[in-house]
Amino acid sequence: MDKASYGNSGEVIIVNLQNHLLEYKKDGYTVFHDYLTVEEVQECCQAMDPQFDTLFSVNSNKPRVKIVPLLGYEKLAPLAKKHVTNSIMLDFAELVMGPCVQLDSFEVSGFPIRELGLTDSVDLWHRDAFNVTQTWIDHPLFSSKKRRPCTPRLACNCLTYLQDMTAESGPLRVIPGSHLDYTRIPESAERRVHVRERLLDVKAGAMVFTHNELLHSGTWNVSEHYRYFLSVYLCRFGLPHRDPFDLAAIEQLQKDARCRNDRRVLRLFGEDEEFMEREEISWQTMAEEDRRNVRSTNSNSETSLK
Ligand SMILES: O=C(O)CCC(=O)C(=O)O
Ligand SMILES: [Fe+2]
Repeated sequence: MDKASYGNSGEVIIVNLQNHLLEYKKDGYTVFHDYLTVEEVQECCQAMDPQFDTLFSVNSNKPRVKIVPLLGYEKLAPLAKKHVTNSIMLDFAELVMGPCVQLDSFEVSGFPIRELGLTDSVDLWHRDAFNVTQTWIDHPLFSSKKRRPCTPRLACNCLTYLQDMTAESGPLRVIPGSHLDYTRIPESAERRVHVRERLLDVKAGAMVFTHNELLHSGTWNVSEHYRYFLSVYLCRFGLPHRDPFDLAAIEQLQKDARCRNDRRVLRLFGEDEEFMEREEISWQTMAEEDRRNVRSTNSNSETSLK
């Protein structure tokens, strides 16, 4: 599926979501280059910088500060509303999760400037919220387990970087395929480079769309500027969410969505009374199709009992 959208200067941007899907299935992430235009990145930075100046001055020793929930900041709300309802992001999220996408949390994270000696330092290898791989990761049999054909996509992180990601600003590090295998990183190696890691040296405005089972880490920032990114964390409808939904900006989005009967925007903020019933019907269709396609053979115990 090709998806057309319009950049700020009116140019048509064509995004092939099927190619992104193939990449996402294989690697556990995909990069949408030029997701934000240069002007949009500038607009974000100009809006965020004064907030981060304040946040860093009162939290000078913190490794990371956040503006969250972004939709709760009146001055940033127009920008945040546009970003959280971006149709490329929502279309792709529906491709990977189905029409059951809910917001968990929307924030901007900022990282202070570190000393040069910390160049290429791994922040911390982790899998994001709602992953299930970590549940049994210490089980003794896990090292011998084969890759799974798929893992439930319970959540996705849409990380939009607001500066070029270089050795200085600290690229996102990922372990391709770790959403399907049982790669385990012991505590002693959580801050060390990994033999299978890939460093994503993307340009400002790129959006990295991840699977919540993907192992990844940030890299410390030794550039001359703050390092920051927008993170829209999406989860399956009905999962607990960190952002409150009773914010003026969200209520406005809901009101507009009700007017145009836009169910996916309503679902994004936890509203869909008919969700379960509709999902049950789609399960039924699939199960009926499977039953119809069962061939009767002698080895089929159900058939031989008859
Ligand atoms: O620092 C980064 O680039 C990634 C941050 C991250 O993994 C997260 O917020 O969960
Ligand atoms: Fe993460």
